[in-house]
Amino acid sequence: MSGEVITIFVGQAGAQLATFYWELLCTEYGIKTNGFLYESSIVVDPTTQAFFTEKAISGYKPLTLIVDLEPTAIDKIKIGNYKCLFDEKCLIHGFEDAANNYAKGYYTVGREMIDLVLCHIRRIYETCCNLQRFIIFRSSGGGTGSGFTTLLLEHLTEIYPKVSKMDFTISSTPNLSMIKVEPYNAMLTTCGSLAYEDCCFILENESLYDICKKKLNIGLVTYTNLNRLQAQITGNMITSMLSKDVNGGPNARLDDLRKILVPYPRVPFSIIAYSPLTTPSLAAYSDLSVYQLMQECFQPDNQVVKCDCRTGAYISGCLLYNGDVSKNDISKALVDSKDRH
Ligand SMILES: Nc1nc2c(ncn2[C@@H]2O[C@H](COP(=O)(O)OP(=O)(O)OP(=O)(O)O)[C@@H](O)[C@H]2O)c(=O)[nH]1
Ligand SMILES: [Mg+2]
Repeated sequence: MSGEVITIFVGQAGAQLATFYWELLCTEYGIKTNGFLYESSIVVDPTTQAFFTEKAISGYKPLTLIVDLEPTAIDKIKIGNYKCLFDEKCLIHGFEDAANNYAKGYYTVGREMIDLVLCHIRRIYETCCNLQRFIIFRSSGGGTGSGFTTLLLEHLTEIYPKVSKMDFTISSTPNLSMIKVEPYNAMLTTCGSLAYEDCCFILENESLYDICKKKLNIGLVTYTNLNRLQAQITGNMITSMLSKDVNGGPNARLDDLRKILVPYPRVPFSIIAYSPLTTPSLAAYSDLSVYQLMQECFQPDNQVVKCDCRTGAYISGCLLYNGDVSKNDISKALVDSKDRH
């Protein structure tokens, strides 16, 4: 077994994403909203153990912690479709948020919550045989997402020095956000990312928004659309790394992703691109070749960060394929792409 992954969702952006992320993973592994397997899922995928712990009475429980300094987002999970999936103890909230202030999340309000959160992480850690990694989802613009996450990373590094930390951050977008201090929070939390994380993926709401509008033809885009898209992209990345290859061996370890993408520890930031992005009505007719899929991944429209990489140079890259793709097609597509510079 490749080892467990503890997923931590922090702040409003993290907590609101959590349900969609676990919805996707439950669908992938054939688990119902109450934690039990669908009758049709007779063969249990061994990689399920990386994300879930199995309990006789309550079925599969996600190895996760959802934490916010105020209750709104977590209360929604408690009355949502997946309320029975999560252990009560995994949902932690305080009563006062950090008011978009890094300092409140790091020094004051957040500090009052940290012991409780660490205690629950310890409890989850004790159910694991071989913890591979912490994966964190949050926004860098909010006070909780920035300040509290930095505080948490600091403690996790001290208590679990050998467990690596991967982060998926919603970065602040000046064109969409009304809150002027978000870039300051983002800048302050970057120091924490550099010091304590070994791999950090950046996503921007503006890019997710544009994908929803232009590629998925969604009229009125809401956080639900953004979160579903984010869950799809990140969930696919994480599960495809742990899934079995055609020979039954593990595809790769999540650690390999870090080794490939982070050539120097001081450059842990990577961007993600995803393909195919099609509307449900067109999905049945779109049949992209491996080469086309790969080309799309190098287009700015398919990236979840607004920057044109074609004007710069790539230091490193990693292509993750999911589904019915042959290694020969991939090698051929790579050779063709290199020929075209
Ligand atoms: N994609 C996405 N972004 C969100 C969501 N909720 C908030 N954001 C973005 O996150 C940033 C604000 O951070 P929040 O997560 O709301 O703040 P927080 O971490 O709860 O921190 P405080 O509320 O200040 O304690 C803004 O840029 C929002 O656009 C969400 O559900 N999905
Ligand atoms: Mg909040």
